[in-house]
Amino acid sequence: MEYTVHAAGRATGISPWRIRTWERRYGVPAPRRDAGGRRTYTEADLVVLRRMAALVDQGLSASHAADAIRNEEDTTAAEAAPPALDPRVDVLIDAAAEFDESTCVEVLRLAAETSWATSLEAVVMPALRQVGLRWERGEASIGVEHFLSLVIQRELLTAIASLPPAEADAPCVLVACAQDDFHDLGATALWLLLRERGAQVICLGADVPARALVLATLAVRPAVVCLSGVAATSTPMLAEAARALVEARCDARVFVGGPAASGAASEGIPASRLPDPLPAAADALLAAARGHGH
Ligand code: B12
Repeated sequence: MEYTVHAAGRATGISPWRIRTWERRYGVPAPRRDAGGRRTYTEADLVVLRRMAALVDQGLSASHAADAIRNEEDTTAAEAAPPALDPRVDVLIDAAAEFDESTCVEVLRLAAETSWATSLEAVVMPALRQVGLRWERGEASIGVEHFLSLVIQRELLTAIASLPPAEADAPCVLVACAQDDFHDLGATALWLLLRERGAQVICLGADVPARALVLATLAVRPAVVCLSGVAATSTPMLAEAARALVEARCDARVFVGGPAASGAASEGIPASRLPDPLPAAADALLAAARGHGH
């Protein structure tokens, strides 16, 4: 639907004179012109006009309101435009859609030749996100997601198994997923990255109840505990696990990471937050483990 300046004025309650002045002085909004040179406003332009009026009502000068709107548009555009996907992501998920195991394995192994750190960030995690999106949209069956998850899990575990054992005095990190959270690929990837960096790792995997976590921590005495939460519903579980470790006076620094460890609901968790990219998280865990007790 398109509007003339008068129709836009009626729809927004802003006088046509004001609408034209905002455009002339600040370029906000910048409507198209029809063949006869008349301004034509879209629904999106009306949203901008209403936002401009609201900011001016709140006491901003029209010039500052226009600046604010341009900044908001830049941020939205940056958020809306996803970073270009590595072409290997499509190859991987197309192969998974056909249950073509050997192509999946080939793509994963070639990508990991550079390093697991770059492969995880550029190929593996984006592919999981894409499969999640396809599944959400009904374009991929849950079988495709299970198949790809398992092929990835197997590659990660194979890579871990092929590493030489850690030195006996290497710092130790205990990794576990929140109770009821079966998304353990991030935790497994961290296990691999930590082992590549020489750490000893005890990984408890998915769905670890707080009590079991405390018992394992008391038995292993790691320098650092890393709790992973992916499902949004895991945030309270992460909090419960971190509190249980504090109450048991475990002598380990506790970190939380993964999507469930960010956002307002996670603020009360008594633990340090890990950065999202897995290689940066592994570096932070190792630095904390090395510093432990010094
Ligand atoms: C594979 C998968 C599964 C597999 C997991 C297999 C496995 N062994 O891990 C299975 C089949 C078990 C599964 C089950 C379910 N899943 Co699922 N799953 C996924 C999928 C496709 C990938 C998960 C994954 O590994 N993500 C890791 C990366 C790819 O995610 P990310 O958010 O970008 O993470 C970044 C960082 O946070 C970091 N990171 C990730 N983990 C960690 C951990 C630490 C410690 C750190 C530091 C960093 C870190 O790495 C990434 C890169 O920076 C996602 C889609 C998605 N977008 O994630 C859905 C998704 C996570 N699942 C979802 C849902 C809803 C479910 C189910 C409830 C479905 C159902 N109805 O049964 C169940 C829940 C089971 C449970 N109780 O846990 C939703 C969660 C929505 C939400 N906000 O909570 C998602 C987002 C799909 C969707 N779009 O709806 N799932």
